[in-house]
Amino acid sequence: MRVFSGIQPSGNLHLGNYLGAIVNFVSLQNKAECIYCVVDLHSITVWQEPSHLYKNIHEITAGFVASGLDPKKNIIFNQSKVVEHSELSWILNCTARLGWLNRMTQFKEKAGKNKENMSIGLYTYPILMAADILAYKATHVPVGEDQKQHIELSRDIAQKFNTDYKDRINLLTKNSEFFVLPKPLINGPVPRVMSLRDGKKKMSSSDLSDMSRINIMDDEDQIFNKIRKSKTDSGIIPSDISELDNRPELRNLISIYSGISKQSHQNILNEFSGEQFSKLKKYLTDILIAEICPIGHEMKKLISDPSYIDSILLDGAEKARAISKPILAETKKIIGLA
Ligand code: AQP
Repeated sequence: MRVFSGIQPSGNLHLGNYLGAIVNFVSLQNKAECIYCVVDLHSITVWQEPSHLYKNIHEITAGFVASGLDPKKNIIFNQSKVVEHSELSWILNCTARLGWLNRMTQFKEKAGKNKENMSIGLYTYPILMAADILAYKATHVPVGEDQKQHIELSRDIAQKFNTDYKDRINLLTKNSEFFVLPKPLINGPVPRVMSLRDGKKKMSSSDLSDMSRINIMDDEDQIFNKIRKSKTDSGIIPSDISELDNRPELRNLISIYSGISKQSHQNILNEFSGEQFSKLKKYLTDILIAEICPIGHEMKKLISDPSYIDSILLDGAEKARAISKPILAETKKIIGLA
């Protein structure tokens, strides 16, 4: 079992990243060889302020460590330090089909009606993501629900490469397949955390409203205010779980509560049914502060020592290259480039 996953340094590491992905990263570190990447090349598919980008790379790295990832046990690095990602991405661009990319819903959602003005990188982003994973022949990819379609695309690309070059793969490796088909692991405590302002939109680092998300480095007052002002409806808290179906904002608060407290949705409803939202929000604020603030404090401490963060990234990049370099070299031989 080899695990690969990544987070973009687009600023604002948030509760969605934490409950959808990072908690799972931490639990996997004792079960598998894990490679966790700060995917900086993905982040520049939309504008990143150059004077902030390196700081953001440090922030995500600090977030990994502060959440419990041991840099000695896991390979932690930033994507742009390992050129194999970009080179394999080009090769896979020639394997992937245009029709496959055209089906990617994340691009459609992000581009909206403005797609002619989007960067080409934003459109081809899922192919770079496939390269990130296949460059390590990763078997499992822990992600939030929003990334499911991109993992499926990675599998399609791996499968097509294996089929297109079947004879060469057989001749050179004596195996019938070269790339491993990666499996998504969508089993974080909350696979899709929604915006605090709109229960139908996912919580995202790129949302213009900071009130839409809990950032891991938010302080107690910010968490208190964001939960207090989070959108709710005019109903009371029900006892029947099926009533959450048409109440996305309430469902989101209950899901977050459940993800942090590890109680079932039904248990939480049993505790709060018939109560005002203010009571639920108060308890939720308390458990969020207890879980998130210590991580935020630790992140700030780690960020204040940039040479330590740089040493983690450098060491991780060397280890990552030791795996991906021979895989890329073999890929080139299979294609006939070497
Ligand atoms: N709201 C979320 N709920 C659950 N999981 C989430 N993830 C992101 N948002 C949620 C998971 O976190 C990992 C890193 O994702 P990312 O760096 O692509 O997400 P972001 O910080 O939310 O960045 P963007 O640019 O703001 O997001 P997009 O591009 O999606 O709009 C992934 O495993 C992701 O599933």
